[in-house]
Amino acid sequence: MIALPILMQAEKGGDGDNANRGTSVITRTKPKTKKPNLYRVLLLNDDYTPMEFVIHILERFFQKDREAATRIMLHVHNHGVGECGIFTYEVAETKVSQVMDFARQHQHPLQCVMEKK
Ligand code: TYC
Repeated sequence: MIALPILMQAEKGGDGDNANRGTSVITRTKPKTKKPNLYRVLLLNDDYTPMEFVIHILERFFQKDREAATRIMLHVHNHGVGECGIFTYEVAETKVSQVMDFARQHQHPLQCVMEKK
C-alpha cells in the first residue's frame, strides 16, 4: 500500500514552506485498495472441434494439466459451456483472442468468449 500525499487547505500564516499558499501535505494512512473487475473466460461447445484440440487449448493458453483440461473439455461437451479461468479485462481479452486465432488457424469453429463476473 502506497501512502498518497493529499493537498489540504491549512496553515494560513506562519513562516514555514506552506505559509505562502495556505496549503500543507498530509498522508493517507488507511489502506485504500481497489478490486479489479474480473472476467470469466468461457469455451462454448460445438459439434466439430476435436476433443483433443480443446484439451490442447486448455493446456497451452490456460496452464491446465492434462487431467484438469480433460475435465473442463468434457464439462463443455456435456453442458454446452464451461469456464477456463478468471482474469482481469486485458488478460481475458488476450486469452480470447489467442484461442480464437489458434482455432481459426486450424480451421476449427471453436468459440471462446468473456463475461463480466
Ligand atoms: N463437442 C466436441 C466433439 O464432440 C468437443 C468439444 C468440446 C468442442 C468442447 C468444443 O469447447 C468445446 N468433438
